[in-house]
Amino acid sequence: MTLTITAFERSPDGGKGLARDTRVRWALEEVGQSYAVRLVSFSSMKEPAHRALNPFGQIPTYEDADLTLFESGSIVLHIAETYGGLLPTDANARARAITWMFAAVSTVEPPILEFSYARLFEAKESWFEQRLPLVVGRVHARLHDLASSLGDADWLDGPFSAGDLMMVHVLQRLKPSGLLNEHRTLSAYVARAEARPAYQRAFAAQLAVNAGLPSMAA
Ligand code: GTB
Repeated sequence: MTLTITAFERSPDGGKGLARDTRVRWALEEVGQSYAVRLVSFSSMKEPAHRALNPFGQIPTYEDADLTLFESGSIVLHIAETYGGLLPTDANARARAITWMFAAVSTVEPPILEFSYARLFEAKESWFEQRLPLVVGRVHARLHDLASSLGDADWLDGPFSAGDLMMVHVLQRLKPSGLLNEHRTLSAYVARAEARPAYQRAFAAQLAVNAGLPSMAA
């Protein structure tokens, strides 16, 4: 069986690469592993056949031989551990790179998602204008700390790793809002990662599916 992932049949971002299949595509491109993509509609994601792959009825999923995975972070970690090139060989450096993967999804991504959801789903609420600065403040606090840790380095800890891949994809979610531009070194960090040929291939592959669709990304 060809290694197969799932992605939106029509991504709500209209091809900006913000849906989480892009981080999986990117990891596969970085390690040079070919893959197939099964496109799924919002309704088919909730059908038993897809829930057998992901109990939450979401994308992305990963199938290879007798292994099925969901959760983009877990999938990227599995790719990095299986194919090499995205994690250092030194045990301590490897543990630190994995720590950055967790930091991306459990420390940096939550306030970014809260901001994104507020703009998408709460904009008509009477309390939206009052709440938004609090939400934005929580994003900036995380970005400030992340920028301090990155400093003038190219990547978070030594060479580019799966930790950078996950972090950059999390930060990209802020691009439609312009919030990232207030953190010059983080914008440059994202741009550096986006210049990688593997990212370019992953982005182009998802764009080929989603180009021309209207964007709902906030
Ligand atoms: N924690 C899981 C993971 O990392 O894999 C979260 C997976 C997830 O949120 N999947 C989303 C999904 O399947 C797609 S990526 N949603 C459909 C559903 O829940 O019914 C999230 C996403 C969606 C849209 C945009 N966008 O338009 O900008 C960005 C990100």
